[in-house]
Amino acid sequence: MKLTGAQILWESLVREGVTDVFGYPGGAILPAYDALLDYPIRHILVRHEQGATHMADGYARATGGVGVAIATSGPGATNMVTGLATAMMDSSPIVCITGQVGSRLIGSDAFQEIDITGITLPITKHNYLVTRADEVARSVREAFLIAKSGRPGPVLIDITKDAQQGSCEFDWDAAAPVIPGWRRAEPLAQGALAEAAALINAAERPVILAGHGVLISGAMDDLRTLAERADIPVAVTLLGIGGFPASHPLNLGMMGMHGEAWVNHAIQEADLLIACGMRFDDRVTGNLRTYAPNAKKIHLEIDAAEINKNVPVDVGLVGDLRAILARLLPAVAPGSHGAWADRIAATRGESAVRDIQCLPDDGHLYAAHVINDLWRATKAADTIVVTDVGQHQMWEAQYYHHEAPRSLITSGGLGTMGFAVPAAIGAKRARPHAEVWAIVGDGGFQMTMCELATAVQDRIDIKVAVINNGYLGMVRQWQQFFYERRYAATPLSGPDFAKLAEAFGIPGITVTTRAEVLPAIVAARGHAGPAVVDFRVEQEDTVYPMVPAGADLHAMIRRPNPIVETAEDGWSPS
Ligand SMILES: Cc1cc2nc3c(=O)[nH]c(=O)nc-3n(C[C@H](O)[C@H](O)[C@H](O)COP(=O)(O)OP(=O)(O)OC[C@H]3O[C@@H](n4cnc5c(N)ncnc54)[C@H](O)[C@@H]3O)c2cc1C
Ligand SMILES: Cc1ncc(C[n+]2csc(CCOP(=O)(O)OP(=O)(O)O)c2C)c(N)n1
Ligand SMILES: [Mg+2]
Repeated sequence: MKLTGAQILWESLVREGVTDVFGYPGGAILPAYDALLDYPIRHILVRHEQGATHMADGYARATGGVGVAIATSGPGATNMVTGLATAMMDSSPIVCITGQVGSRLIGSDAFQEIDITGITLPITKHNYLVTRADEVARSVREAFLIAKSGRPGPVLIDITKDAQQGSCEFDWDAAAPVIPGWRRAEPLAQGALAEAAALINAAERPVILAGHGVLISGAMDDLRTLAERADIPVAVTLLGIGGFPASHPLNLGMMGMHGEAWVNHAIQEADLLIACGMRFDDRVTGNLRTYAPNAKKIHLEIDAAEINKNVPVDVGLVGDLRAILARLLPAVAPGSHGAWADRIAATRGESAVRDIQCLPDDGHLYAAHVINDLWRATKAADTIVVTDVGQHQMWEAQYYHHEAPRSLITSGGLGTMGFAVPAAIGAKRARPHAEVWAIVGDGGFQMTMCELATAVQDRIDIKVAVINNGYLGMVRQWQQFFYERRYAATPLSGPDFAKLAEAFGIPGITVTTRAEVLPAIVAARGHAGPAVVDFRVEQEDTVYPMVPAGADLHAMIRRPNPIVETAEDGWSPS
């Protein structure tokens, strides 16, 4: 069957199981857009190509499948850079397709020519410049395989206009991936497995560090078996949230810069760390020289380059986490660590400084109130929360208690402001039956709020909670602690977000007191379609605890007047 390169592109995407593509057209990708009309793929027209990449990313993170974005050459392609880097840092499998000028024009500074494969080389797992129609199918097949296999990540395919217009015989089977040097992981060494099991069985103060790899691997059940059988508490990274249920008695909570104090103390006092699919990011370890000084360390990780990269370990087990745990579990003996649990509980009692949601309504509206109330209102539903970057992101991690995998989607490694609204749109397309909330700061919202128009045009039902503190809050917090409250360029104004929502043709609600929080959430949930709630919160609130960058993990800045944790405040959703 003879097809054009443009037809082969869509035919190949259909065969890869793609149903949704997020994109924006332009000259160099026009042949592909023309052919799209004949294929059963839903194209969602974004308002900025950065949005398309975050939508593909949100789509991928909500399901574990591959998200796809498409754009034209030149500025369309360069607008994808931030989204590619975001996906790269967080191991998210997306495929981005860009149009390129005709192959004979390459290198001539042609109109909208840019070397996008050169630009994206360090922020993609792999990329392709396709100059002939007969290279399209194989590039697509390889791109999908590379994006989702091993440690997932983004792949870019840049297709010249003549490759889209030219035709050739389409042969799917002949286009099977051929990737020189690609090999499956080495088999696990029996000796290393036995060594790991012996360390686990002998430990007195062990802690499991559960990361994003738990979700990527789908190793939730095996992780739980390990924790329960050996009675080991589990600390999660920001991206590991949801990999182990928040309500499980062995779940300690989040570790790291804004982790719970007792979690960081437990790590510092541990005699064994079992790191599962996490990469010892600097937000997690603090000062490497004083990190977990008494602990032996076992690292279960799919990317061999991560072993001993930041933290030297005693045993490294390279491979898919679920496969490693399946091999390891038979050698793990039932254990009990009552004294260790008591020790952590005592630290927790002494350091319980959060739960301002239990304070009476004293006229102040705290972001923690809002997020905790949102959790109470939505916890019974299949809810996905997508956060932006900043203080609200950390409060979400602390006050929204995630039970299920893939129920929190957030940009961790690159920390990309503007991520939440488009990623929420992608997540909703991937899981249409889930309730999807974007929690965004007033700064990040203003970066990509144009994508509300996308949600409206394509009837994508996302709810947006703006945590509006009138500041670039997280940066203001650093200025507060480390720059003597000199608030350079962090006070931030914005439009009336409720009126803005109305201008997009969707409901907007403004909330200024705690009493209004729940009614607003209920109203937004009750509306079939996108809605925006503008929560005008306390302006100079601070995320505690905080480990200053590079400080010892146990050297946390604490809330000046500790508030002792109390029971729930009695409200329950109707
Ligand atoms: C403002 C801000 C504050 C932050 N504060 C904190 C904080 O306090 N605490 C915190 O934890 N984070 C924090 N972060 C996030 C932090 O920067 C990192 O993104 C995060 O810690 C990384 O978590 P991770 O290592 O679990 O995930 P990733 O970075 O996604 O790494 C996952 C690891 O799992 C491996 N993997 C993938 N698939 C598999 C598989 N199938 N089997 C085995 N292994 C696999 C990968 O190779 C990789 O090494 C913050 C971010 C921001 C923006
Ligand atoms: C694209 C981008 N630019 C700059 C930053 C640096 N930065 C991190 S948090 C933050 C402030 C975010 O402000 P806002 O969105 O209002 O959220 P808040 O911290 O107030 O909750 C900034 C500027 C970033 N992470 N991403
Ligand atoms: Mg703000």
